[in-house]
Amino acid sequence: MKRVEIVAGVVVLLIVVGLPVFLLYPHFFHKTPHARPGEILLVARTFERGGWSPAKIRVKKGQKVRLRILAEDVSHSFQLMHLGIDTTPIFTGTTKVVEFVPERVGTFPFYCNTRCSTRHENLMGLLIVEE
Ligand SMILES: [Cu+2]
Repeated sequence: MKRVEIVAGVVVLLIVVGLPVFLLYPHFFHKTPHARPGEILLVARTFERGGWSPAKIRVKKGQKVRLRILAEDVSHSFQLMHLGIDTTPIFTGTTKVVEFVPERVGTFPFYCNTRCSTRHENLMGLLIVEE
């Protein structure tokens, strides 16, 4: 058997076996973004699909917070007016990192600032800053 025939056989085998596996089990090849050490993963979904996850984030005053925000279903953004944070749109399936140091104790609402669904204005979470 010639080398070309062997290579062609391998290519055909990859297509015959690999293509159905790729089409039937896409989650096998799709990695959900995850938080890296020291980060908090904040997942944004439309209000109809559950909204922010987690909806409440507890942090300590004076300690750096690093949020990795994932727009899971459609494009979203992150707005935390009390800390002057307002990201540009985070496109579907991508993440954006936001860093800040909360200097005040309190409960601060955060929102999505990209119209993501008909109930977009209900999409709210809380940042709880503790002593
Ligand atoms: Cu929105």
